[in-house]
Amino acid sequence: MSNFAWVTLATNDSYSLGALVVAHSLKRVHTAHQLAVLITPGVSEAMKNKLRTIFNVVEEVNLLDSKDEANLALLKRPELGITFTKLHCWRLTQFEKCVFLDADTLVLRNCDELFEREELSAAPDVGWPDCFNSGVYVYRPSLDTFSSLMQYAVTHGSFDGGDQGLLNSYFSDWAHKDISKHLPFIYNTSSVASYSYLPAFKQFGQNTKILHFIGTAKPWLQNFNSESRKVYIPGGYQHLANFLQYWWDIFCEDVHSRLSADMSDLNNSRNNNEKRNSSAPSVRYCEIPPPPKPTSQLTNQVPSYPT
Ligand SMILES: [Mn+2]
Repeated sequence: MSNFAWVTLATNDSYSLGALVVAHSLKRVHTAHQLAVLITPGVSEAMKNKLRTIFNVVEEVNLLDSKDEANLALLKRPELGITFTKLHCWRLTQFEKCVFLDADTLVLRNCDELFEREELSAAPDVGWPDCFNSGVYVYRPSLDTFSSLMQYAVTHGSFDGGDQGLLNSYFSDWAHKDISKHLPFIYNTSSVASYSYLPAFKQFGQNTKILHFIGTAKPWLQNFNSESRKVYIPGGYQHLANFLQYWWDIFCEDVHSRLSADMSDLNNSRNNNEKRNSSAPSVRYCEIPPPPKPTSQLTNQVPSYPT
């Protein structure tokens, strides 16, 4: 079996659905490598079982359970806890090399060649291209690196309050040292890229290998017509229509059809979605999806920076 893994993170059941779509999108392009997901205690037992059907590794991370020095230090800064959950990916030392993917990404083509890159390889961020975007990155699991990152976090914090600021400070030579660690933008095409450079999006957007739905327009927050199987594209997002539809195709064909009936709490949350989207055309909605709360409501510490 491959010693490489794709790694993602889910902090609740809604983001778990994103993680499931990421996993199925990787299977659809026949990745040769393993799939791992980090989860926090916010993920239900039913969803954990669902994740285990496709992920090789489902690893629960709980800061409070860990007794190592760096974590103890972090406990003194509880405001950093949720934001830095992603750093636990460095503890997956059963793997030689990994590619981290946010749960709000979507793999469109086989990207196994990413494992030829070294730590820390990532694509530029659209907001500040001398920083990398931490939604997609190549790394080497290592307990030493994990401890070092935690210590760095406790000592220096993060300039944007999130993992992206921390990782950019820690891997601060990314901007200038080694161009091979700069992934082409098609490995982490930001869903807002077209706003900043529409002609480039028109020219190169179709080459996208991994789409990243940054910001608040998450695919699972959109309305879906279960009869026509079409997602309702909100105003201003027409350029994302094909990507949003593909996310929903995977969700309906590979994820929703296999969700167990006991996930009733997901169905309940649908009502909130309908209220929130009351301005949307009258359509019949898919029975699930479960709209997660907007990121800003998940935790007070999450910065306004789109993730
Ligand atoms: Mn993201």
